[in-house]
Amino acid sequence: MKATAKAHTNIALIKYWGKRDESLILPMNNSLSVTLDGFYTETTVEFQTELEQDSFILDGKVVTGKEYDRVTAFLDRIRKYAGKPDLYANVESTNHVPTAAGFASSASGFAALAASAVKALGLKISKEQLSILTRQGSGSACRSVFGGFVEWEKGSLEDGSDSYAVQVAPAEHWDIRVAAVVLSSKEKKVLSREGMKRTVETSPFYSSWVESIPHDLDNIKQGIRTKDFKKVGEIAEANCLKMHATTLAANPPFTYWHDTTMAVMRKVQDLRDKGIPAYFTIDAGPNVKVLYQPENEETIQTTLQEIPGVNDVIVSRTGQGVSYI
Ligand code: 2P0
Repeated sequence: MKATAKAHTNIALIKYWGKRDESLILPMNNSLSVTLDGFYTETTVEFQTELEQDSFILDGKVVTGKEYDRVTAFLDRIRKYAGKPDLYANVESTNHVPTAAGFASSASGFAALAASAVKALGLKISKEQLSILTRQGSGSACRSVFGGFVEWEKGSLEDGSDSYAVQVAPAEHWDIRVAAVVLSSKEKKVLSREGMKRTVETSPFYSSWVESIPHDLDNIKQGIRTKDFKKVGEIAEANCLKMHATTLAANPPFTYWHDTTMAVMRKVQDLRDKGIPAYFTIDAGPNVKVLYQPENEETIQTTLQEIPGVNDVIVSRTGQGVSYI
């Protein structure tokens, strides 16, 4: 009753922003991401009949409080699914993801946890079903079940059984790169859960955001299929700006951007003016991810490193989905 799984994080090019069901984690809109090989979580789950509760060790430290509660609540769902409600587990995770704001370690974390727990329990389930289970830990995590380019279909059923990720193209289809630009600024103030809830409830821009998604998705998928970097980059950057615009119109208004966030955005636009195709995207935090093609790696890395306030630039390729170790 023991298994170890590895899952990579992902970066959304079409963002998941807003839930229609907070308990089952059902999104308002479809989203599309690239799985990144640079950041991952490895998790070992061991179920033991003699345990009276779960334990969770992250990067060698015992976890308690809210983070622990989120893991046990998620294991409760898996236990229930397996028909073994009283079987507890020791969970040990190692995050190879910078903990700085804006990096979704929850995506790789819940994908690795779901995959290892399911295997430890001996459940034989499809990737689709694994994605459905993973989604209930963290929405964006359901995309990390798959590698390459991945779409999360929002579904329409109330029980969430048609809300899961599907692979649009495997990692081998297209070698595009993502530079994660780590800023020296501190933790974000508005958590993504709270931020998306406030936006759905109060932002007058929110309905336009939802309405614009099908068009963005059709176009970006066409761009991925034909490996049209300019098209994919332009859609991803515009989609990110649209998502962040919804937060500015929320009540109370908020933004995830810091001064350096904007400096990086301007630098990316400068690079384009100089003929180097590069596009940015930003999640619910101040860090920026820059999309570029392999031939420009050196220029991109040096240019981004030189921006004052930038701590680190970590390069990723398109990565694989969950695997067992
Ligand atoms: C995304 N983000 O598509 C979007 C873009 C942030 C901005 O998914 O509440 O940690 O666990 O479902 O998945 C961050 O939200 O939120 C996120 P929950 P999650 O990647």
